[in-house]
Amino acid sequence: MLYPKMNACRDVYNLNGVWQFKTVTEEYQPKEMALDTMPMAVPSSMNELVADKKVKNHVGKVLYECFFSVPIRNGMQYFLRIGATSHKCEVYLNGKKIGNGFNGFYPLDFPLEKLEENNRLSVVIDNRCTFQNFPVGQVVDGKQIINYDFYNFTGIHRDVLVYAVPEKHIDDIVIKTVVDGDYSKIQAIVSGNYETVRYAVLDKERKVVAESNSGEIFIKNPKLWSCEFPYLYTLAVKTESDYYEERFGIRKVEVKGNQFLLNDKPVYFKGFGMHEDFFLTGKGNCTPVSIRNFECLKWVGANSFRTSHYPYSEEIMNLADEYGYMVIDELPTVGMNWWAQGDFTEDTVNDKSKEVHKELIKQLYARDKNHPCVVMYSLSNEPGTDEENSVPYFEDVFAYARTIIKDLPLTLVEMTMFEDCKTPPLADVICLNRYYGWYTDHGNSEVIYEQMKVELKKWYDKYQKPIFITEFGADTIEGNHSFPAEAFSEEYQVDYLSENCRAFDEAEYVIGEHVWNFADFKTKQGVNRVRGNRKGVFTKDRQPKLAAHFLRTRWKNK
Ligand code: BDP
Repeated sequence: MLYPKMNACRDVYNLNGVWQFKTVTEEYQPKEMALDTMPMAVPSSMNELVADKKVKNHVGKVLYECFFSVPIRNGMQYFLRIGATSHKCEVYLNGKKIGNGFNGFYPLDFPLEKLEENNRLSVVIDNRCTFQNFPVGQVVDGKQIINYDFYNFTGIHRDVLVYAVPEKHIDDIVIKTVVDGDYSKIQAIVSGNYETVRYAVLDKERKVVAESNSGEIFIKNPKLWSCEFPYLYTLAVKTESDYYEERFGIRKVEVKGNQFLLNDKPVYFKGFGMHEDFFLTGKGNCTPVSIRNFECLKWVGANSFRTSHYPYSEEIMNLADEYGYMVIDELPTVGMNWWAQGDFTEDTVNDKSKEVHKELIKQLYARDKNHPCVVMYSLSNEPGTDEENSVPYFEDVFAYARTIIKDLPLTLVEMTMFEDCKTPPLADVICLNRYYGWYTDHGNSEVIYEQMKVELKKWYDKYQKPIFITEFGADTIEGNHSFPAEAFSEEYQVDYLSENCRAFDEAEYVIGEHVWNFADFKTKQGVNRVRGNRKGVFTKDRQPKLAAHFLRTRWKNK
């Protein structure tokens, strides 16, 4: 799947902007233009914008509609690209259904076979979560129960584009790179409809450094992609009728013994679990916010992040390539407990969920395969891996993933305690989310170091695999101070983090620390949530709390 790009052979038209919006009934079909609508921003989440509480909390279907016309050129095929809607959707062109989207964090591509001069595009979104899709939730008595800790935003969350490609066009480009001595071999696999194809590799200054008529291209003395030097090349592919440029980086990723190697050197991951979340825009893709996020990451000394708990936008992944952040690319498979005990029941994670899980792996890799920033895939966050039935489920999911993702390590982010956890043999790296001194021994930072140290040793002694702490964090209200430190104060967040880090520093097999979370974010309301999850090291408006200064000092020397 290629991202729509404009060039001499291809057109792209952007449909972002003001659409019409309303909540609709179960049976709604957009046969005619919708009336009684309100204006709505695309991309964005409707929940942060509407004034009516009933609309904000609507559980079920909503309609987004817009009119568009584009110049129609002979010999071109037209497609619609919707970056993501949350969650499922049905898409109609001039009242006729053209396709479905089944998950909230994936791009959708539909051929537009019957474009008129003026077109009505209707997107009916269903925001309900179930056990047969991800993230997991359940509707009980008309109320949405969500099995995860972030707000269930509703909307068209990523860009909407109409694009045109020549009838005989390039469908996809897969780029594999191997470093061998002074050379790098670039292997390009191009699918599509063409008779002749020519390849050129451009360097950062857009100078041609290698050319070829075959899918094998060699570059002498390649510049490797790394966090310190995120060098990007461009592969230009030209057929008799089409042209496409795909960026890529040359880098080698390997898990060896208790280390994670990037270009044969051990790396230590410093960074955060994050969320796509901001004031007013909700989960809507917003480039200024992404740039600010990445500037904060740079300032604090981070070299990586996890796309907790769903794939982030393609625009964010492009920026991560450019800034040089290593990314743990996570599926939206979060909230997985209650495994089916044989028969199908809707309130369990079952075989149907597993088929969706596998499809999501396939589609994520199809989207992200050429991003040098992606160094590992996370197949789930905190599934109930203490339950017996999680084992055959994940054995199957991992086996499938390894047939698709052959070039990168795979992991599963675990919350389950050491004694109960049944799945560590499956993962290449053991990823742990731990909250000593917060959800246990709340407010007592003195116990953290010892508890963490003892636990880390147990995991390593048994599994002999690198360990990555993918979450540890404490809610902190900015401006709230206490001395000696008490929970929720800026001082406690510093004590909490530094006690954890003391334990990590003594375990040479710990390959990384991702603080939970990069910034405060919106979630469902709850007695332990003060207008959201406040474990951010940055506030929601991306200003540093005291802990950010602590991490900045620590990570500079780490
Ligand atoms: C972890 C979850 C994360 C939550 C966090 C918390 O992975 O999504 O936001 O707990 O409670 O267990 O802050």
